[in-house]
Amino acid sequence: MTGTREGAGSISWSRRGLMARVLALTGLCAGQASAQDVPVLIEMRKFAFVPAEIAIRAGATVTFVNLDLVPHTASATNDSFDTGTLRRNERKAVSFPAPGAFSYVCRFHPHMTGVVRVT
Ligand SMILES: [Cu+2]
Repeated sequence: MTGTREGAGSISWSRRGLMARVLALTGLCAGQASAQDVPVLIEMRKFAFVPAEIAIRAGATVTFVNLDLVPHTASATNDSFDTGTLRRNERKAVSFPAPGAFSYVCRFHPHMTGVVRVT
């Protein structure tokens, strides 16, 4: 009988431990979400987007900066965003309020492609 009670007690404690871990994970996720508020940078460099693929949280902002001598754009293939023409050292911030996968290209150099994955 005593052994049964100890067993029940141990299940209860492990459940509490699980809840504590769930709460800790929730807190961790919230911390990551606020870290995403820091603008993410995508460089246009040597006729490529660097990094070409990124994953961010909904509501985060991505800043495109052109480090090449020639103009570039970052233009969504679904027309959801477009930086317009960026000349050397110009930058443009784009916010992504909704989840989805947003593919984009440079209008001047269609081989320049990238994707922003928003969760
Ligand atoms: Cu370009």
